[in-house]
Amino acid sequence: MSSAGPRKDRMAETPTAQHSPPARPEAGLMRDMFRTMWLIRRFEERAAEEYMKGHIGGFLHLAIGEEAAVVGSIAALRPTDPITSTYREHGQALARGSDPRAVMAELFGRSTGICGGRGGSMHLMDAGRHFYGGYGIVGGSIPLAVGLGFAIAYREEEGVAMAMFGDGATNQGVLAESMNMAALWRLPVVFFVLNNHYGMGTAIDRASADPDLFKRAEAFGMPATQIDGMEVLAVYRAVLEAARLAREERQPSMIEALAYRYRGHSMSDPDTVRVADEKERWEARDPLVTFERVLLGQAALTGDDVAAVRAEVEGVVEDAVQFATDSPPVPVAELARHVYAHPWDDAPTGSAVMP
Ligand SMILES: Cc1ncc(C[n+]2csc(CCOP(=O)(O)OP(=O)(O)O)c2C)c(N)n1
Ligand SMILES: [Mg+2]
Repeated sequence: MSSAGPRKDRMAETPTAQHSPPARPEAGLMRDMFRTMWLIRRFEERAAEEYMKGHIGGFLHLAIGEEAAVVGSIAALRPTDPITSTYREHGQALARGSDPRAVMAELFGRSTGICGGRGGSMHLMDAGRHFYGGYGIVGGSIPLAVGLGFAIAYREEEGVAMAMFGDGATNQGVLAESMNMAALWRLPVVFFVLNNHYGMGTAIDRASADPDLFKRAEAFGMPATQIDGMEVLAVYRAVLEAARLAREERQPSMIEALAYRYRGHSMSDPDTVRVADEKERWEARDPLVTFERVLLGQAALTGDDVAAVRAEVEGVVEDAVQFATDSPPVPVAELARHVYAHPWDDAPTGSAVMP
């Protein structure tokens, strides 16, 4: 019954605009967003290289191509608004301001990593910056965001919790449970689905009876919008409005950002399922290139500024790789620290890092 082949291209369709867009962000914020998008792009490209050299173990899921959705959404929140994410979350940590050194060192499994080298790529967390983590369980972090939203409401604070998840998570029952509870109790939560059109190698229209994911919100009486996730300003505006609704009206909402990841599901995926033509069409709308054009057009940046941003970011990423390389591994005897409540009797053997 399921239809084979590439999914219907919904990029060009008009998003469902539910809110009137607020004014354009000021130039300084747009320049910050541009820099962060480049930081994420180069960080991940370098991480891929280090993975291929065997310096990063475990899994490595890259979000190259998704930078606009990641940066635009987080830029629209306050730094104290809690966020949860998935295993594809290097960008979320960097956009929240986590130290690129600590993030790279975490990928390398070093003791200087943001989680002491225990979590690795899929489990970045920076509680001090209210980034409550990457999770390996698809959909698993969504109810945590609802809990964070509940805490905000219970304490009568002003925050907004944002659950960031992929299209694949929308068919997990926990999303319906979470949305129902958030709507019923009017919790300040933004459900942000980054629809990159695939869950591993399965196209969205082979997994979802209705691939318009934002429609799920209607069942809970929740406002929702589908936006172009390749346009950072469109994402920024949508999340700004969703955050306002949550903050001022205790109204949870859903945003579906249509985007694409340029690479396979993880570094171990040869990405043979998706057709070249489809990849090329999305890459032709690269969010970094289109945003650069916008900024140049508005004279928010000059060509020299762009070059300077790229050079500066290059330095930050190289420094992060060097820092991770030079950092000590987690001592084997310390591996179980933070993992078990009681000391581990049988001393583990072997190396904590890739050779
Ligand atoms: C509960 C659960 N089921 C299955 C998996 C295996 N799995 C890992 S990633 C993934 C695809 C998820 O796709 P999506 O939510 O669209 O996120 P994306 O990888 O596209 O960012 C699956 C099925 C898992 N990690 N957890
Ligand atoms: Mg997906």
